[in-house]
Amino acid sequence: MKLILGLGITGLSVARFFYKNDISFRIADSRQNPPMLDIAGKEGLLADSYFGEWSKPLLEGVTEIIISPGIAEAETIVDWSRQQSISIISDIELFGRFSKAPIIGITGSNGKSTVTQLLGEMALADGKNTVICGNIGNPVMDGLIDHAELYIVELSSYQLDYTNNIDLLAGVITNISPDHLDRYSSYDDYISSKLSIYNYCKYKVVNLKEALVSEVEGDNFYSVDGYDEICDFSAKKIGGLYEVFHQGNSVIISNDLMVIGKHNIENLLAALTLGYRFGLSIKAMTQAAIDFKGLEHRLEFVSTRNNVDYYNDSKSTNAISTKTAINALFEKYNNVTLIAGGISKKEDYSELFRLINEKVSAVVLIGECRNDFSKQITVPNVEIAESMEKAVLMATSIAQGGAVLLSPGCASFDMFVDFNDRGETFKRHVLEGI
Ligand code: UMA
Ligand code: ADP
Repeated sequence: MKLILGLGITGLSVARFFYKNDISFRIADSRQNPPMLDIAGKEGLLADSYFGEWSKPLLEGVTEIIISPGIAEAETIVDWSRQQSISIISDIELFGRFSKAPIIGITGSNGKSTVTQLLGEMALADGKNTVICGNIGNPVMDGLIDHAELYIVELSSYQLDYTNNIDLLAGVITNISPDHLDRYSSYDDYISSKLSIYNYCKYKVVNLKEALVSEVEGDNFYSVDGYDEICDFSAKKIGGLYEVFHQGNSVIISNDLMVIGKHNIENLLAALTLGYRFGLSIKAMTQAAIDFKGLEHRLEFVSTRNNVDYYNDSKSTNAISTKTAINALFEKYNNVTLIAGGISKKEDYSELFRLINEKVSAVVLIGECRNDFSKQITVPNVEIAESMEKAVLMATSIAQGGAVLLSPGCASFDMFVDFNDRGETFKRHVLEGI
């Protein structure tokens, strides 16, 4: 008997797979009303199910547990299962057992979804029957299809933690910076979790500019500004633009792209290197890169209003991604008004504050951390807003040309359902004001 722990989208996808394949299973969730309860009920998946506080009898007759990534190792059910030597796996490991096509894995602290989507679009442009899945929001077990030629899977550290085995054709760590430190006992543990992806890769793709992976014996390399000789793909800043090279030959220039910022060049190099390793054509990949609009809520251009450009970077939930957004916009504008704040993460924001104090013209703070952040930001114009609507109004009245950037650097749950809701709310207020 398999036990599915967690009835979110992961648990639902695993239950559907077991049901379809006549594998007996039980579902349990520590909430009385988990998010997918109604759908699972309608699909007849709840014959053996339990909702509410974990209890030991749940483990009776269980030979293997498929755990949702949001359930932490510290949960009692995990501890009881370990004591009884019941194997615990992720949906990712289960997926690996049944996949018949090569799998490319993408992890990292920032840029995972962007690289996953971009590489997916490259593979589709090259005519490959491609499935884009994983942490990006499409559970892998729902992604399993006949005739797939390539799976491109975004992997979170939570998913990697419960993965003991999977064969990846190639994998990459886009970068590593502190994140999710409420779940790990130390930053080193988080780093180890990310590094574990390479245990499963036939070809390890390495970003040579990420110091934390420099010890890894990689197979294929990329970097922005440096190490060109050993890189399959590299980029150089020439006269304000980035030029991308494949083994010395120029393949694309940044002003051909719709996405902006050095980080997006790094994301492009990651996607090109992975795609090349799989055998995608450079022509198809570069065309897909030119056509790539970027993902919603990631430094997404919203609109221009009274000579001010508005950007939605709601997906920025940590300090480094807000730093990245500010730096990217300063490649294009002299004047940036920032809207930031929310639930701050257990990380050091001092470098972000230093960058804000040095470069940003004005800041509007929202959310739980607003007063705390305001004590550390010394730009002349710091405002506090109680809602997104007020934040947009204030930013609009302050901004004189340049850009208004929503890049919170924080989690959203104090004011919004999630980062999508936060970004949609921002865009609605920007567009309503036009
Ligand atoms: N649950 C318990 N007890 C707990 C914790 C959770 O029973 O102690 C239950 C919840 O009640 C809920 C279920 O587990 O019913 C939810 O499981 P989940 O939180 O793992 O969420 P899923 O809906 O299965 O979504 C997960 C990922 N969520 C997390 O990692 C928190 C989704 O990533 C992912 O898209 C999806 O699987 C498909 O692979 C989200 C995410 O925020 C977007 N990821 C983090 C990130 O990107 O930073 C890692
Ligand atoms: P992830 O899936 O790892 O969270 P996303 O592609 O969704 O990554 O982007 C999340 C945030 O990080 C956004 O604010 C985005 O602008 C920023 N970002 C994207 N790529 C990078 C990168 N390579 N380095 C730093 N920040 C990045």
